[in-house]
Amino acid sequence: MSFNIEDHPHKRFNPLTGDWVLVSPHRSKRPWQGQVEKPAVDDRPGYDPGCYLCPGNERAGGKFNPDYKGTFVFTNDFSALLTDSPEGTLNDGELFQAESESGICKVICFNEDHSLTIPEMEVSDIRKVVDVWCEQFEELAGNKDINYVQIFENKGAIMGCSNPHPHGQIWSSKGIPVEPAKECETQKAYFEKHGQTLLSDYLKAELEKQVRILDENDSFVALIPFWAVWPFEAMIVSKRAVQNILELSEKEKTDLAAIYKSLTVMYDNLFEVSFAYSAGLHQAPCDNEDYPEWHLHMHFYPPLLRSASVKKFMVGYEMLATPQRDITAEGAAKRLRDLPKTHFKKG
Ligand code: H2U
Ligand code: ZN
Repeated sequence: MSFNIEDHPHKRFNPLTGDWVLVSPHRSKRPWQGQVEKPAVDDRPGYDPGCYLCPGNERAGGKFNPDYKGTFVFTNDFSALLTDSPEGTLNDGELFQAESESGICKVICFNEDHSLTIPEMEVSDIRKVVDVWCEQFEELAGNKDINYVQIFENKGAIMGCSNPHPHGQIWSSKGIPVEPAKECETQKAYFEKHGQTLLSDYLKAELEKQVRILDENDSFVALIPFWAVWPFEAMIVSKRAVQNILELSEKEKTDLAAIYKSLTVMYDNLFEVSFAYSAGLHQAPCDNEDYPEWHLHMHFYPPLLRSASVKKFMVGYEMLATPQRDITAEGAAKRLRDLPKTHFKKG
């Protein structure tokens, strides 16, 4: 019997982080006896008087949102990072080290309509979200005390999202956070060795193989990475190696909005539920250095596993040893790809 990754337990390498994931494809063949039931459809109103993100409503601390249409950005009322905190380090020997960190945190309302989510929004309205990301990135990157801008979206109560109103966040900081810092190192090493970005070579290979591709347009590809950890983890990768969103053309920005929608429509259609995830952009630091090795992409980390209500927990072996998955990246990609392309609520 010879080893093949479709049937036999194996480990896969993540070249962006240097981590490994254990894949146990034989286990996905075991019978599942958990419940598979459709959750009640949540019919939210277009305006919720109790929502702190809806137009005209009051937020914590007594500020009022304007009567906005489209997108609206404000500084997080409970920012995790602050601009005016004193600088310093604690160096109490090798084992007790700390450094001050500062930054700016913002919240972005994606749309005035409380009932919508990205997969239910028009591409032209998602494009406005991309435009706000660009404006915010430009403003924050221009701040000498900001060296990294993390744009992200937490969607769904099971991802700890506090409010269903369509929104995302930006946390920008003086330091380069842990995950982007890993990708700085791996992409730099790859670029120095091959003279190409890691993700251009990866994308080229994936487009040839066609087993993990979910969708593609002129400027972006959505795929399940070979090394995915979460059952339906995905990435959106730009075809052109750009360091950050400011380098995207008008057409590329619209194509990003379109593929953000098509991926999240697949997600919603999978279990016919508003699919929870944490997603975010990874781009080069904004510390005035040049990062030719950096290749813009988005990660999507959704926690659902077998149905609308069965969540994957990273516990036990995964917490203590190595993350593990049963359904392979290829199997997950096939399931998502084979779904209807229109949102289930419209079908
Ligand atoms: P989530 O999407 O992860 O739930 O975050 C919403 C953010 O909104 C959260 O970071 C902020 C919280 O601090 N927030 C305000 O800035 N003002 C409010 O009135 C409530 C929540
Ligand atoms: Zn709302």
